[in-house]
Amino acid sequence: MSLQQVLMTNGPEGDDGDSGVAVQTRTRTKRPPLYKVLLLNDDYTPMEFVVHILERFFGMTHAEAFEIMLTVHKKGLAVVGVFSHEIAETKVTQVMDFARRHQHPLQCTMEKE
Ligand code: TYC
Repeated sequence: MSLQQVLMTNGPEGDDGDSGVAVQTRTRTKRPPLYKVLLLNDDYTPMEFVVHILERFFGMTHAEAFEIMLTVHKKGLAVVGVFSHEIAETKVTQVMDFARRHQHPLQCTMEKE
């Protein structure tokens, strides 16, 4: 069969259906889930210790830390930050370890936003 005959029977792409043109398919990218880090109130942890934790591990100023500490004290809990799963887990561990080392019952948890 001549080239002319192939083009006439199968079209210019030949018989394999491949036009040679790359086709872009849309890839759905999902943003990773975020996690709230919560500080819980208790009757024993000193206020200044909580303020120190918020400054040390959450980068708050003294005034910000004092305000959030008071919110926890009055309302029972507050969100102290929102992070990726890994960072939230690290913050919770840092707070829990620091509180335990100082023998305070302070509780810190995380939950999916
Ligand atoms: N309620 C504590 C007190 O009166 C203070 C406190 C605030 C404790 C925030 C925990 O997450 C907390 N000493």
